[in-house]
Amino acid sequence: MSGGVSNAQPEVRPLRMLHTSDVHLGAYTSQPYREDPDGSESLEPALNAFKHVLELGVEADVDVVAIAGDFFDHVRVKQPYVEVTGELMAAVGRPVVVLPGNHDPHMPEGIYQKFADAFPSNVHIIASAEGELVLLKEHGVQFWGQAHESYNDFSPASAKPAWADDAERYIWRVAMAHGYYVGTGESRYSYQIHASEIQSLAADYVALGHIDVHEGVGDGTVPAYYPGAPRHSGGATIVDFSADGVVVRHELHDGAESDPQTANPMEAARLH
Ligand SMILES: [Mn+2]
Repeated sequence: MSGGVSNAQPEVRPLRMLHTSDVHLGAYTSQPYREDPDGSESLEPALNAFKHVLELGVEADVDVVAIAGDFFDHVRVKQPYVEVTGELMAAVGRPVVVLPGNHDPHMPEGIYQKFADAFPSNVHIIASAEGELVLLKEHGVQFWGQAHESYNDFSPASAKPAWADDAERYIWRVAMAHGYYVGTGESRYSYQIHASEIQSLAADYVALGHIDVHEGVGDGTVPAYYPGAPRHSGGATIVDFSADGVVVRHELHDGAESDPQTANPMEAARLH
């Protein structure tokens, strides 16, 4: 029917996302490169683990990358290190959404403001503790998250997301939150995320960060996952959104170096 107006329902456009967190760049050294025994230089381990994660995403041909907090380990990471990080992010060639966590809060003395120029234009950094929306029209997805803005305790999934109410343009809703999932119980830990909050986010997927192991949480009605720290889990989480639902898998990189201290992740779940 050339020239006619189609009455067909708009196709539900699938989306593939790479989800990582707790990369803790700068945890071991502030030098982006290390000298190898043969005298050549290579990326230091945390940056190398991050590069491997991005390679997983490129191999899987993801549409977007989500980094759910503690991307950097501390605010003393130096400019050359952040610049190399930015170059890796630019090379991935896809939008990257970053939610600042408790190790890398969005604040004047923090990495994201001090070295704002090091981050390429495909990087979107959520900057408000009240919550902020990132709209990626070209991929039909919207992201929501509350950024850590200080080292103080706060409730990272307590705000009601201001989702764009345009289901044709922004089909998929991804909520991001960096904190500790406590379910319906009580806990002594900071940055608590409650089961009821996961539901209230009204998202298709909740991209969590804060613990080092890959783990799904909640009752399964809303897919909510910790991807696991690259240096500990050796991989990242790939999420497929389609008309059939949301499918989550953990992928390992061939060259993954796992931390021997956490070879058994379930025995070594550590909070950050
Ligand atoms: Mn953390």
